[in-house]
Amino acid sequence: GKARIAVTGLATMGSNLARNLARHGFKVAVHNRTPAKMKALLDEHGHEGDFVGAETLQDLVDSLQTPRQIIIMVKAGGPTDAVIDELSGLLEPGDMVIDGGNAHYADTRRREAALKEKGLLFVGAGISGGEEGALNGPSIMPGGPAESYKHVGPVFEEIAAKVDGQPCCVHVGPDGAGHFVKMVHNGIEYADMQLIAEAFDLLTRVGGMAPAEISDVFTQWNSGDLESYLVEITAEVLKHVDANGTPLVQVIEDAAEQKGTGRWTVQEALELGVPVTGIAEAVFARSLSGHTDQRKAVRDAFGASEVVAKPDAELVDDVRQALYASKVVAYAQGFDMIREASKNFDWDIDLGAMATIWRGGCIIRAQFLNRIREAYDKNASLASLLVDNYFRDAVQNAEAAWRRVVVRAVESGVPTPGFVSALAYYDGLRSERLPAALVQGQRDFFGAHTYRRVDRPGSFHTLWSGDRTEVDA
Ligand code: NBP
Repeated sequence: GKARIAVTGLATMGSNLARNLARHGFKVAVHNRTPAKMKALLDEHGHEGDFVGAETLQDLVDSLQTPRQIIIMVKAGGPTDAVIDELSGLLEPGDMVIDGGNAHYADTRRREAALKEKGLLFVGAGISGGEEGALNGPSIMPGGPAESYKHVGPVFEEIAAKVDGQPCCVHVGPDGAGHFVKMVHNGIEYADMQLIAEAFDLLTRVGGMAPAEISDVFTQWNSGDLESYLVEITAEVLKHVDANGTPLVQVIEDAAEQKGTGRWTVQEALELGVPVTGIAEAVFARSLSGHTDQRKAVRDAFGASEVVAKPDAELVDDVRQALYASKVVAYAQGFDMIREASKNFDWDIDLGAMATIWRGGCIIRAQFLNRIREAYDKNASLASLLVDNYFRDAVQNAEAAWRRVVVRAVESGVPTPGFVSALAYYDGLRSERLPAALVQGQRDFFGAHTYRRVDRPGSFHTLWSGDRTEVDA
């Protein structure tokens, strides 16, 4: 018989996804621009399931049941467009093209619209979890027309990670919704990693602790509220020593790289006007770390900051609480961003469902996400995650420790942009009056931009360069 589904692009992600499909009993057709990779896959893993090797895209198309479902797992950008172009000439109306790469959601929107013109269904599916996830169960965030999910949804749900028997896959929404949510997932991942790194830095420099000791602390934290994949792997990395017996973390160059999804998230947040300060600080912290010449110049000019370790009995637990509260803020901001985009693009995204499908398979998988799902289940139009009873209590309980940690960090000269900005965000939202009033006054002064008043309706302008009376604007 013919194959149920196809994968084209058999680098790490594509071949692992194809194996995952085959292992779940789907007959899967496989293709790669360079056929050697297809042959290697069949040689090494052909016994794992029912594969059909295709030398050309035409062969691939011919090997499939209709309506056809073809997953593209090639390099994002130009290569994805090239494959879509070629495929769209070979497919028939009703067939489905699924892009499982890390596409920008705007590209996905463009591609979806173009393929719709040809009667083809286009699914932009965010796939998280790296190569391990692709093979053993990723978190899958498919967008595209609802009709497409009827066909591809059951397949994706079968191969996705499962938590409490539920698949980490749901139809996210139309056109670019899936890739948008995947992008924000990655942005949140940046923020979470940065916060964990700041906790490590404080325990090292203020706490005077060695990596192995901090590893134990993270292992312990991993059995509480902070239980998550990222905390778990942090403990592993910190515990590891290199061939010389040196803790690896002490010899890795301290310049963090990035592939771009964090930057995309911040760019889109700027467009949407959603303050995702945690993600932005994380992206900028990576940038700062990479400016090694500039760092050296400033160290030379001022002397390297000298931190004298001054641990106190409460430090470790204070840092835990600061980490937790800052993490709540980072996730609250990420979910705000999804909600705003959903409104903007009419995607009707179920925020609780996003928390559900991130519980397994992906990098930010965590216990914590159950709480987020519960919060949105109770109230889908929550103004902020912070106001959900559970998170409100958690942040309230952590607040004193959070402030102590930020004060310690600032006094000691340990940079904690994630902790500090999360606290500033929280304080910003809580303030009865913000100095935005003064900013409005300044704008009115130099640009006659007008302001509103708290005591009566309307817009006003003060004649700053005249007699300074107030006029209706
Ligand atoms: P790569 O992103 O390294 O892409 C390599 C694949 O693209 C090969 O199959 C290559 O074929 C094919 N390709 C290229 Br390059 N240009 C092509 C073209 N013009 N026409 C046809 N095929 C072309 O693979 P990957 O790391 O497996 O990632 C695949 C996708 O999944 C990417 O979009 C990536 O961003 C995304 N992703 C990756 C991860 C991860 O952890 N790596 C995680 C989540 C998502 P060839 O063999 O003939 O050169």
